Amino acid sequence: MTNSKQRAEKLRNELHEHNYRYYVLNQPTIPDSEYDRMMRELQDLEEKYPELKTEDSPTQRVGGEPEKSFKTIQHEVPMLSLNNAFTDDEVYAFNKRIQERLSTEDNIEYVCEPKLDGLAVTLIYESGILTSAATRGDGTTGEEITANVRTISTVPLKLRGTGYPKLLEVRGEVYMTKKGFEELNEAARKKEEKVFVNPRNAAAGSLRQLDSKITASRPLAIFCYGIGKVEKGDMPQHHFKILEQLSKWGLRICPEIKVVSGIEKCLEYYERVGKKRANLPYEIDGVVYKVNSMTEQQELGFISKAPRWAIAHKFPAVEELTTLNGVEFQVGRTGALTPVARLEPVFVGGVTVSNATLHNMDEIKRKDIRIGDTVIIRRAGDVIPEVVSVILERRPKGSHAIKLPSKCPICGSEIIKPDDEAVARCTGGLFCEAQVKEAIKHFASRKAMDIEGLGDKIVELLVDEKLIAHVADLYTLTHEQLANLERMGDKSAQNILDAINESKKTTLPRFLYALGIREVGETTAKILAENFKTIDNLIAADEEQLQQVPDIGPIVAKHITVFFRQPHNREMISKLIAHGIHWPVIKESNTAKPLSNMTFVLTGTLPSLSREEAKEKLEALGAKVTDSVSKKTTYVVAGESPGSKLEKAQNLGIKVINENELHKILEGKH
Ligand code: JCF
Repeated sequence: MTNSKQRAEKLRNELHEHNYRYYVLNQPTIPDSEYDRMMRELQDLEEKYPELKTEDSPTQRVGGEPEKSFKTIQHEVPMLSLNNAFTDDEVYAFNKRIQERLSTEDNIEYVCEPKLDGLAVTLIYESGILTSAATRGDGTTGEEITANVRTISTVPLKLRGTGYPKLLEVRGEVYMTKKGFEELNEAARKKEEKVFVNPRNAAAGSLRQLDSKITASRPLAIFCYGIGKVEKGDMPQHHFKILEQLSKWGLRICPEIKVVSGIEKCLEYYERVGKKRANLPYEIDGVVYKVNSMTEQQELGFISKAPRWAIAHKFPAVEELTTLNGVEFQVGRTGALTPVARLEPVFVGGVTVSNATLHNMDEIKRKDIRIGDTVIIRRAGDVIPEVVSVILERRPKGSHAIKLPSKCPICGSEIIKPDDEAVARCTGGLFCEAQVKEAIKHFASRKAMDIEGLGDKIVELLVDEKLIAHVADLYTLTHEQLANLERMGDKSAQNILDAINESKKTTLPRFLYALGIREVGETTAKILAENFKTIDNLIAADEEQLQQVPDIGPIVAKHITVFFRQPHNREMISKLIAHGIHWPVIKESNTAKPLSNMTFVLTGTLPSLSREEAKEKLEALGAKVTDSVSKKTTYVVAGESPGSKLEKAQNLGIKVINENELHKILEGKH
């Protein structure tokens, strides 16, 4: 028994340590299997000797017996809310009030942080052990949700290190990552259960479960942003220092938090974080500015429930309600029909939106959307606005169903939709003007032939004016034809001609990618070029030979052979080459290049290299660079704001390196 007691304690300590390394530092040192083994051993011990169970045992994370109802808890130090600012002027006014109250004209030092869209909670640590957790409630009375909070992996059940006060109350925001939310909803959808509207509701719903086993199954996380009651112990006198101290004790702090001097720098932070927003792995609805000095905070105090020393600078709403006036179908490069919603114009995410994608017919059916409906429009970051859902209660009497047309709206060809695919397609191929336009736009795009200045609008004009009918016609365009286009000057016409000429000098991977063969993206094009060396070899390859190439599966092989079997495609390739398109001969690689067996995934912003540069350097040494992390990935190179790929790498136990380590590998020192 004493042995078991010691063993249980050792397991608890090690599990706390690995939990911290995995969830808080993102740097696991043991494989998941080892962690699971230790956890099972501890569970077995505790089951055998229930007296060994402690409040802070990592086994408590899996959830316990359901509760009948939530108890209420009084917050001794009230949990404040934040006043909002929606404009720069409101932010300046906030700063001015502070300067006046503090009788200073000097720059105020602020701590800037993202404002998470989750649920505020408070955690009580007594002698370093998590003993209680509660929701904010109305700020003075909240609900006790200790069992649920214990299931959140990023909440330490026990503080690390030393020097913490005897009683420490920590405040933070519990949230669900975007990816966790998507996965949760996907699973619910499969089981035909109710889905959550957004990560915030999903987080709230998960925390307010009487059965903590349900909470344990939900992908929740926490960022801590402050403290409440403190007894018998000292905390630093600056907000940022407090956060750093909390971090040392193992509490998770958002890595985006920065100290700045002066309100202008706060506004710059707002811009910067706003640009990053779509790439952050969690939802935020603004940023928070807080006066850094605790003495100044005390001097400033509160008005009703909000502090004078902090403000939430909100981003424009990304979701709004409007009416669906109609639906049109757009035809893409591969003939795919995308239903596009024509909306009553609405201001969302900082711009007026009158069109939004409905994705495909299956989505329309799943969301039960009808013309005339009131719909929720979402525009996050730079992504295309989408119709999220309908407000069924507001469905008008005259609403009508959205029908897939039987003929292509552009060329009149037949539309087919295989039952097992979500996408409907126009069968017109290059007879369809829409497909022609998209094919030419793709051909000219940056990663393909890179014809600078030949933008979408000009391609459309050229096709509409019947000056070009397929990509090869680009190379017979004259200065006069271009200069006569609407709003085109002599100079721009010449620039485009030069760029077209310039594009003749290319590479085989770019050329293959430019052809727009279905399922042949940039990476596949590179692999094909590397393996077949010449376009003639590739044209001659049958499905079987193609499938011999690593990463080429039956579907891609089929698309490639079907493409090259079409006489008009082979003719077009001949024409292009006759117009002077050429590329360097790909030599037999003199045995393996140094990194030829390695696959890299790049994520986040690297300190000095751009992603393109890193990719080029790696590929030059024979490495493969892909977009998604899988078991085949050798290294994930992570920079700032790495996103979900990092998480995936950690889950799969893939090695994560930084730019310095990447340089070493590039220099052959690994
Ligand atoms: O991320 C948040 N939602 C958040 C909420 C961040 C903060 O620093 C907060 C907060 C609510 C109140 N600070 C206070 C004082």
